[in-house]
Order: sequence, then C-alpha cells, then structure tokens
Amino acid sequence: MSLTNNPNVNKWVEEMTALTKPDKIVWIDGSQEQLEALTKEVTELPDDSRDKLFWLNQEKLPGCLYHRTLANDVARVEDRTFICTKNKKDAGPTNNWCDPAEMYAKLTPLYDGVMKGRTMYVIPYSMGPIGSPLAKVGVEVTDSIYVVLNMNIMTRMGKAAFENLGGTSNDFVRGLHSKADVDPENRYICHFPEDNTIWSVNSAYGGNVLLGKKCFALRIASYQGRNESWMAEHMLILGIEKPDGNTKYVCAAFPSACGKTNLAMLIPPEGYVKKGYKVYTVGDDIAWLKQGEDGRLWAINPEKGFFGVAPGTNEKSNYNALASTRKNTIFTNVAINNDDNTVWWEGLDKNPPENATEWKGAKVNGREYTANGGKLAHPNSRFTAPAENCPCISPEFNNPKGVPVDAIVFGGRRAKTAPLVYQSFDWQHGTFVGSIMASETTAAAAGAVGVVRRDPMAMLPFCGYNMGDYFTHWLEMGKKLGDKAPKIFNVNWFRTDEEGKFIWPGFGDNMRVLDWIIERCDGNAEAEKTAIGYEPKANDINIEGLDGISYETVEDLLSVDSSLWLEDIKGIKEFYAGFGDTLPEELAQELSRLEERLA
Ligand code: GTP
Ligand code: SPV
Ligand code: MN
Repeated sequence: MSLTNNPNVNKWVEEMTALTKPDKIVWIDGSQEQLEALTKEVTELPDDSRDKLFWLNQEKLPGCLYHRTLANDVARVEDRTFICTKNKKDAGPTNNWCDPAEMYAKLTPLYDGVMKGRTMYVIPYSMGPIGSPLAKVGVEVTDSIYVVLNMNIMTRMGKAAFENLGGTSNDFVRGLHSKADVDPENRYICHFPEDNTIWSVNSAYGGNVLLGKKCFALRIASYQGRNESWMAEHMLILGIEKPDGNTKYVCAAFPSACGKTNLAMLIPPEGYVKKGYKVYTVGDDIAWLKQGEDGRLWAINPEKGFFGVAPGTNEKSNYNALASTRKNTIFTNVAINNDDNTVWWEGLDKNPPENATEWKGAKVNGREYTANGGKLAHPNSRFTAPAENCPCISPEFNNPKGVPVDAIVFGGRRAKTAPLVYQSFDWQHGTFVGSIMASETTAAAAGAVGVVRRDPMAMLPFCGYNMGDYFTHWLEMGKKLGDKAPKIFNVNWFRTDEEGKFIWPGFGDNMRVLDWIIERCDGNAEAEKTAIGYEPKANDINIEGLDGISYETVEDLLSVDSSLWLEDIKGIKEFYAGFGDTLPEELAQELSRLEERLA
C-alpha cells in the first residue's frame, strides 16, 4: 500500500509497476521491523545466490553484513553513463549524450517485465536533513534488497521523506533501478535531468545503483543547482576548531579515490592536538552549497553515511573511518577472514589472513596469495557505514542550515606538476584553478588506472550538464558572493620522488597544510605571489615533529617547474577547445595570463 497521497508519486510508481511487472510491491517505511525482515530474507538466501548478504561475526562486528558483486560489476561505468537532454549541446563535450526519447525507447525493453517473479521496493528518501531548506526528495524503485539496506545507511530513508515532499509537489527525483541480469553488455546508467529522472539497469555496484548518491546528488543536482542558483559538488566538508574555539569550515574536491574520506576525518598531529585543535567531519564525498541570508556560502552534506574505499584504511591512516565501520556497516568486495568471520583488505594490517576468502569468493591461503601479488580485496572494495558511528562527526551534521564555508580546496593526484599547496588570486582565478585540475585515474571507475586526465573540480564524471555552462555558473556564484566568497586553494598530496615514492607524508599531516589555508582565510599567514598563485614559503608550513621532512623537502614540494607547466598548458588548451563557445571568456583570459606569467 502506498505511503503517500501525493498523486505524482503514486502515478509514477504505477507507471514503473506497469513497466517492470513485479509480483509484489513493498513501500519502504524505514521502520526497524521492516529492515530486520528484509535483512533476514536476504541473509537466508542460498549461499550461491548473487543477491546474498552474509552476516559477519556479530560479536566483533555487530550489525555488519557482507556482500560480493560480480567480477564485472565492481565500479562506476563511465562509458555507460549518459546525460540525456533534448539538445546535445546541453550535455556538453565531456558527457556521453543520447536523445531522451531514443534512450527511453532503447531501455524500455530492458525493463519490460524485468521484475516478474521479483519484489519491487519503493524507497522514499531525503538528500539532506529532513526539513532543511537545502534538502531534496527522491524516490527509488529497485528489485534489490542490497540497495534498500545501503540506501538506509546513506540517506534519510522512509516515510518521513514524503512529509518533506508534501501532498502535491512534483519536485522529486524519480529513480528506476533494476539489477536485471547484471549483464555488462546491457548496463546503462542514464540521467534525464529535464525529467528529474534516473534509469539504471544491469548493475548491482554502489555508485551505479544507490541512485541518491552520484546520480542524484551530483548529476541531477548539479543541473538543478544551476537553474536554482546553488551548487552540487564532489566535495568533503570538514570543520577545524582552533584553540580559541572558532571553527573554520573547508570544502575540498578531489577525484574519486584521491583522499576525500581521509581528509574529512583526519586526526591532527600531536602538536596540534596539544594546542587544542579539533577536526570534525560534516561530509566525505558530496556538498550542496547555497548562499545564506548573511551572504556567505553555506554547505550541507546531503548524505547520511560513508560509502568509502576500504583498501588503505587502517588505524593509522584513518582511525575514524575504521571506527565508523565497526557496527551496522555493509562491506562489499573486501576479503573474509574465515577464522573469525571478520573482514580484511590490503593495507588494513600486515597480516593477511591465512584462512581467507578473496573478494571473488575463492578460498585461498591469504598469506601466499598476497605474497604472489594477488589482491584479497578488490581495490575499489567499499564499506557503507553510518555517519553517526564516526567518532569525529560534527555536531552540525544534522543542522538544516548547514555550515558556513571559509575555504574551497581543489586537489588531485599529480606526480610532478602541482605543488603541495597554492592559493588562487581571487574567485575567478580559483574557478580557473578548479577547471584545469587533472589527476591520475583510480580503481573507482572501470578502465585504466594511473592515466592523467583533466578532471575539472573533480566533477568530470558527475556534471549533469555542459561543463562550459558549469564554469559559467561557478563564475556567477562568485559574483553573487562577492567579498564573502570562500577563498580558493589547490593541494597535491601525491608528488613523488625519483623512486616513485610519495614525498609528503599525507593523511593526518595534511593538517599542516590546512593550517596555512585557514590562517590565510583569517589574514594571519604569509604568502608569496608566484606565477600560479599565492604560495607559502617553506617555513610557513609547520613541520615540527615531522620525521624525514626538512625545509628543503618542503621547498621542493612547493617548487613550480615552468617547463612542466607550459607543457601542461598545451593539454589545457586542447581540453578547453572542446568547449567551443560555451567556455567562458574569463577562463580563456586566465589561461593566457598564466601562460604569460610562466614565460
Ligand atoms: P571516493 O570515495 O572514491 O570519492 O574516494 P575518496 O576521495 O574519498 O578517497 P579516500 O579518502 O578513500 O582515499 C583513497 C586512497 O587514497 C586510499 O588508498 C588512501 O590510502 C589514499 N590517500 C588518502 N589520503 C592520502 C594522502 O594524504 N596521501 C597519500 N599518499 N595517499 C592518500
Ligand atoms: C566515487 O567513485 O567518487 C565514489 C564511489 O564516491 S561511487 O559511489 O561508486 O561513485
Ligand atoms: Mn566520491
């Protein structure tokens, strides 16, 4: 029975029912009883069922579940992700485009009767705290209990979301998901921003099927944000409480698997803790940003949990993320330690379990397997953990107003070009800095790993409209914010030495760079004007208590090699050329100015 009187919702669900023809429809109210019943059902499936979730050790990991997806279905599929707008130009040169009518016609047969013999779950959810003026409602229909249980962690899911929508509004995002046969040849992740609609088929991997996340909160929301004068960004949000009790908020955009979750939960070095610095996590992946009544830019995290990369997460690298996964968490594609039915992944510790099941399901001797170069966990294996588990979750996490943003930070994986940190001259130049971001690709998306590609604002795979128009939107937001705009910075934790080793220690020590950033915002830190922006001098970065890092190392990390940059400019020009007349003139000007300054 429907959970709402909203005729638009009910009509759409009827249409989806007529299309997919499920045996049964279950509306997800979000109650504990319902979640427990679904968990029971999905954990009692036969072990060889593709849909099965397994209970983990309930003493060591209470409430935690395990799932593995098919080997061909472990990451986002960018080549099968489409933005379907009436005009091709509105999707822009960086998105796969298809005419909406054509795509609906192509996908309809894939959905026709696909839920025969299955149950359709209707999931109402809110992105953002219920009642927040920045929050938005979505409804996802799916044939996957795994999706329901993950959406429960990642969003404010259940009947309350409908209260937010009201009785007659049509302003909800329609998400249709079917795992279908999980056939990679017929896998599509399609967005129809002009219809508030997402259709995802033949995948069961998180980023492709938890439609509130990248599909709605970035691709559809970025489109809505342009029309409604706000921004949806691939950014973590963190608060830094200074010893004087004042808290600074920083939003940072790094591409997938480039350190957002880690930075969002960092533990400051001892010296900072002693002085009284504290770090609070507001979000680890997505920020929705809107100008507040005070003229400043305010941010909410639309999500309620973390869908984080497991490998590399350990007590030392990210204590808070690990702590977040110790209860009520769903692990996907990690390895199992069969001795005690717990989880393991590369980088958790130095002791791969001997009696292991690797992520594809084979029982192996984990020690031998890893010694021979095998990976027990998939490099993009993930945990879905409730944000409320996080020891450093911000007291503002559920604040419907969000938090005021002091600084915006861009960053990527660059072995050489980008220095440790620099500040843009102003918002327009900062928009330029974001637009020329580049990063080495990671396992978060299917395809080659380690290839440098341009990834403006870490939004390349997530911008739901023409990225040239997106740059214009950034410039317009800056004009509206005026002198209340956050300051814009760029960081790079990933410079390498001759042996290919990371020079900067990263992780908690990134606090040392954030320190300079927030003091710049307060007008307390020195900087030098260089060709690319304002840079700290080496001794403006606090390296007290850092082993193996001298001021010479910092100087090296801050150095700018003009010839490398001029080489990079060639790539930027090529990239910019793809935008044709949608590239804002201001960015073309910034590029020629940069070239002049470097020459
Ligand atoms: P998505 O969830 O895909 O958006 O990724 P993310 O940006 O949240 O990345 P995450 O924090 O999960 O980090 C991904 C990988 O980068 C992990 O293997 C980390 O160990 C590594 N990493 C994170 N921060 C640092 C850092 O400061 N230095 C170095 N060298 N590696 C880092
Ligand atoms: C990313 O790839 O940026 C993620 C994971 O945060 S996914 O939900 O798969 O997009
Ligand atoms: Mn992400």
